[in-house]
Amino acid sequence: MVDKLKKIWLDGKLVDWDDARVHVLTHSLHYGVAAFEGVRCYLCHDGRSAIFRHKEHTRRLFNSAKIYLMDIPYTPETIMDATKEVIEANGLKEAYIRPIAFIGDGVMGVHPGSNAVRVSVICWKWGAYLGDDGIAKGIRVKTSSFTRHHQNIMLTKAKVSGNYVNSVLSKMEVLKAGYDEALMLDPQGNVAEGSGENIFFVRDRKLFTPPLTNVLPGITRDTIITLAHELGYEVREEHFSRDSLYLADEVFFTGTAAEVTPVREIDDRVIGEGRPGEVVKSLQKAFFDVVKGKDKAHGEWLDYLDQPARGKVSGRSAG
Ligand code: PPE
Repeated sequence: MVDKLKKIWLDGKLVDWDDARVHVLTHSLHYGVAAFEGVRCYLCHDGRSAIFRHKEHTRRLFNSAKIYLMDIPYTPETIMDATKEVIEANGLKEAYIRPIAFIGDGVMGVHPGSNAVRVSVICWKWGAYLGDDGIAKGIRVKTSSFTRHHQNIMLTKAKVSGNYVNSVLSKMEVLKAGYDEALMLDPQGNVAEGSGENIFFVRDRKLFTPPLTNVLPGITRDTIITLAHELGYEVREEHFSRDSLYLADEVFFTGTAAEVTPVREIDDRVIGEGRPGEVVKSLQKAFFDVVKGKDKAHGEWLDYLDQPARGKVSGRSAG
């Protein structure tokens, strides 16, 4: 259950938590076109709070909207200010933030007509997505029987609600079977991603992750690739099949919610030693040091709550 807080930003202003309601004819509720983000704000070592890669998340929100021909009636800077406002209005030092742009009510039918594009920015307290134990000891994963998106069926560079019905199917399937998370294969049978995470494996200290053909261009994925290079690991973006994972030394998921979660078992095969390995542990440390401002090397990724939104969100074309 999400703990009820005080305020939500809706259509340009803060409203009381219970007043953030929409009509049941909201177009996005029926047809699934709502561009959204998941962003985290961390309490840093110096007692300040910082939103991690705020500009990149905001750029992806606008990219998702562009792909679906949705014209967000606010500037990226306004949405970034709204995010800070809503965290502060709820008195949070750490938060998960969910900006969402959706098509309001008006006409019905598949074509959204000229229904208004509405925006909300919501935040709540969200601990480890796959459990504290998952982060510390690794999780058990099962390959879902549901295939992940083909790039001409769902446009995977957009983070839109409709893409997630496939995630929901796979997550429900594997949780019912007693596992923690679903692994999804693409229509060619290659490994794609988790129901809400990108995936990496390690073999002989080299990292492998699927290219961005038909998976979400994860901001945590990009962060981990950068940090891995800095730690001296080679990273290859290439397609691979599920048995490469069975034979890997280490496997882990990345995502804003999941952060860096080791995988200790896939389809009942123990991965490596069956516990987080040396490479994932070094990446977890590097990741948490950066997001919590302990490592100053990536100050450009931290947008502190107590400083005005930084500069323009440049370019809307990158993933
Ligand atoms: N793939 C998918 C399908 C996905 O949903 C996410 C994020 C990622 C990869 C990683 O992207 P990034 O967060 O930019 O590193 N999933 C979000 C939603 C999870 C949810 O259950 O809701 C998230 O992690 O916020």
